[in-house]
Amino acid sequence: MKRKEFLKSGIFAIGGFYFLQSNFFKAAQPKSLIKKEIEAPIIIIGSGYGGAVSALRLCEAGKKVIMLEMGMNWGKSGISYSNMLKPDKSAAWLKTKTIAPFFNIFGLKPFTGVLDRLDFEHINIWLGRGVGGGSLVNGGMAVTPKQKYFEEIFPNLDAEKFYNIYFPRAKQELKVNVIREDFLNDCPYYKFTRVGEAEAHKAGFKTMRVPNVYDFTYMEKEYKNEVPRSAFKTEVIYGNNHGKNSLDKTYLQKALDTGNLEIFDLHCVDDIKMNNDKSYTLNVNQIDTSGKTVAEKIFHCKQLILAAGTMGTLQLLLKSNAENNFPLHENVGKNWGNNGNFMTGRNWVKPLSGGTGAQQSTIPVGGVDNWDDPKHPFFAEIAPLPMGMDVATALYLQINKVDKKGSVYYKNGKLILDWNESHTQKMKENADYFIKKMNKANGGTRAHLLFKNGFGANICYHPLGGCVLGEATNEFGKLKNHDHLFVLDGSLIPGTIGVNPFVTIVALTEYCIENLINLNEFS
Ligand code: FAE
Repeated sequence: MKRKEFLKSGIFAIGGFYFLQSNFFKAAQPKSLIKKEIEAPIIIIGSGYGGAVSALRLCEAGKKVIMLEMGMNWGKSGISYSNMLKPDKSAAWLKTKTIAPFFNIFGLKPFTGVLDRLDFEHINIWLGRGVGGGSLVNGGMAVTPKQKYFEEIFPNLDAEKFYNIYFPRAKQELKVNVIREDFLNDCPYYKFTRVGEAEAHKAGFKTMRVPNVYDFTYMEKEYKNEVPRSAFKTEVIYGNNHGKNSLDKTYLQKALDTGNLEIFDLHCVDDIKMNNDKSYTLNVNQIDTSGKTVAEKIFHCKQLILAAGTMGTLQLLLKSNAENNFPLHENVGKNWGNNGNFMTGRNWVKPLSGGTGAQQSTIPVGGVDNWDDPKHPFFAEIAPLPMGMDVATALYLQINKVDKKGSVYYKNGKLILDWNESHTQKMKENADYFIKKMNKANGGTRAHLLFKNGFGANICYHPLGGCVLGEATNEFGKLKNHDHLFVLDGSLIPGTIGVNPFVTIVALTEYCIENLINLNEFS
């Protein structure tokens, strides 16, 4: 290209990607307002499950992809994750205090940590921030939903195909594995699981072994002190330094290995505009680790994938609609749910025989399966409470059906959730039934030391819905009223899936992106 042509179009290539630098605009602006303009064919917002799967499959198909992630690239940064007993830089997203579900007694210097919490009137929602999204902070529980429930939630999908192709593909790529029973039975760090299961059986409940993406071969080595400890060193919600196969080690690494993916970390998308030619313009703030904006950038793309997680995707769509007249279908924001998340627990659990264990693995491997009970259907994760001492307390994250869905909208510059105690009433009845039955059979009290009234109705790890597949989008995730915008993340699931959701998010994205590529949507 001749220099004259170059200046006219402002386009030049770096590392195979096309960037558009608006030099004329730059010359006319004072320095503080200079905005760098960047052109990319395909942009993915968010590097969690939906974003990582989309990136891999597009890159394998030979497409160049730019991924924008507001959190840090921890692998590249060289900074270690902190553990639950010694929270440090990774513990919270720009907060002055820790934001764990309990015992927030630690002060912090604001830093772009991996765990964030969004506080609404009746519900607090925890999220992962960083290259890898929720996979960096979650407990790694990799559960395939019951086929019958999947068919009920997604009546228009071919369930046979999902259970024969997309779920197995998801589990293989995520490196899902199961703990060895002998190890579980001998390991002191799993006393909380053994006690939890024995008590559940005594109370007449069924239990199930829960698969995980934490590498159990690594865990057995860490138990023998052959490798650095992570699950046995209270690492999980502030990140795992070892052992866990988070997305940066699986899907994202494979996508980067193709040479077709470029990830911009610490790049927060503020809003989106649709141009006359139906392409998109994104206003993006590049921030430093204190959260300060260090550069304002404008990205242009023909095709856009929104994978910012349920709350991030809804924030971007609804804000852009309110502020930029961004076209939205009426179903955006509808059919939202907390996946029936209801935290509860019991105090005075076996206080005379060592309780639930002074030292606990952070990786859950057991659950109570009461799903087939028509009156009180629920699944309850037997959750660890790794406090470094025995607190004789059992913690459970119940997953219930969501019989009353909520909705999300944008008003006065912020996201509002139509969600209150009426939405969790049935979940509370299930929790009450479960705890009473457990205490009657085993002793113990409702966990007043952890929650007001013993119930954590406001704790949500699994926000789902708002851009439901086939309602706000077409059958493969293309947003209605748009030609080149695709939503591929937890917001596709209508508020409930009956188990921990990331295996389903991965399977759904595998299905959607395969079909979108076959339909030449990214040509
Ligand atoms: P997600 O993984 O949240 O990724 C979205 C990404 O987009 C994040 O990295 C954001 O930082 C980024 N982003 C958002 N807004 C912007 C923006 N404006 N600009 C740039 N980037 C942006 O989305 N699920 C399980 O199945 N098993 C578990 O054991 C489990 N445990 C959990 C424990 C905790 C503490 C938490 C918080 C969640 C847990 N989950 C678990 C839920 C699971 O992590 C979650 O459903 C998925 O991560 C959601 O995947 P998405 O792709 O929707």
